Amino acid sequence: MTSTTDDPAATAGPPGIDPATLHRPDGSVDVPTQLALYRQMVRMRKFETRAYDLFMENLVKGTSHLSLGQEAIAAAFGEAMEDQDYTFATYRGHAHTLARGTSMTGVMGELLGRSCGVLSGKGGSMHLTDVSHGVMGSYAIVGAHLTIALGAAWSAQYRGEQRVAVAFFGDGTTNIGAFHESLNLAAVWKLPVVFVCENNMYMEYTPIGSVTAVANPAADRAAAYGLDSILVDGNDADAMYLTARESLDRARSGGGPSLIEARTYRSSGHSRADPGKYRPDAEVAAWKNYDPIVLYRTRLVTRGVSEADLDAIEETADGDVETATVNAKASPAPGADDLLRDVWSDGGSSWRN
Ligand SMILES: Cc1ncc(C[n+]2csc(CCOP(=O)(O)OP(=O)(O)O)c2C)c(N)n1
Ligand SMILES: [Mg+2]
Repeated sequence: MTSTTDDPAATAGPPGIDPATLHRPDGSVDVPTQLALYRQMVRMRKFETRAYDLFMENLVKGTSHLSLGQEAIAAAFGEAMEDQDYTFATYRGHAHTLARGTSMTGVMGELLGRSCGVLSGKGGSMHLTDVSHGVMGSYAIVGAHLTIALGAAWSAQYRGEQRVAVAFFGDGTTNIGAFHESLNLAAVWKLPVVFVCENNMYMEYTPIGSVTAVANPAADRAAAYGLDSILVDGNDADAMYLTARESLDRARSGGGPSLIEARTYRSSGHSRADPGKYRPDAEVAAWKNYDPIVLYRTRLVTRGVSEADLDAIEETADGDVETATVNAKASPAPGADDLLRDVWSDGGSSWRN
């Protein structure tokens, strides 16, 4: 068993953030869970690195938004959530979809616009959805999915189901009206929903600090909805996992919503081939040295996990990415017959024509 509170890597904290302000959850993470978290993060990293290469080869249809550097957040929730829980993601949703157990071939195929994709290649990177794994959609309209997650949480409460809806969104989303409307109603109705702000410090190209009245765009506003202020190191997989567990337990036991602000950084640009040149070099370098996967590997080795075990996880992930790529490339594009399939909830649109 290990603790986050006695860990030098954890207490150093993310660049530019006073460690004293960070939420330090109680408890410890056992080694099997730590290995699962490492596996999740490595799979996400390798998948998205390959997706970027395929994008540069012009094989990814439409745009794509990577969450390289932000993997600890998706991994932590992926491990902490239960099968019946709901995920609501943004257009930056590859990692959140993989975290719930959706197949790599299904996600890769979707990015490439192939029939083997989770939406038969008709949705693409920004609309990943896999209801069979609780992935209730990826939403391209900033803030839109918070209200929808609220509805899913309300349905769980109304039906007496032990389900929690988790909505992931960026720092820029906290300045959208739907954020405040959702937080307020969730708090008033004590809904089983967890709002996770992935504060990567930038919207598209604008630093969040230049357009926001408070330093911590989500955590500093929690009090307005009667919620605890939770600012957590989003690059520390253990701290993220324990915080995820706390919030899910609270929601499942009738304690109502949580608002978590996870401080992190995207190591690539906003989308596609954006080189991210609007960011200061020193800031990029500081966060590069605070990479969640490198930090975690060092921590696990320090605590006795063998390098060979970690290498094996990496090799398996390499193989999985290669298989997904081969499968996706071999899969045909959807045909004309697929155009009107899955458009209506009753399965067909013929009677409407
Ligand atoms: C309502 C709305 N306004 C503007 C946009 C254009 N847009 C797409 S992503 C984005 C930035 C969002 O930043 P943030 O919430 O921090 O998420 P991140 O991309 O950093 O994950 C904007 C403004 C949009 N998609 N929807
Ligand atoms: Mg952002």
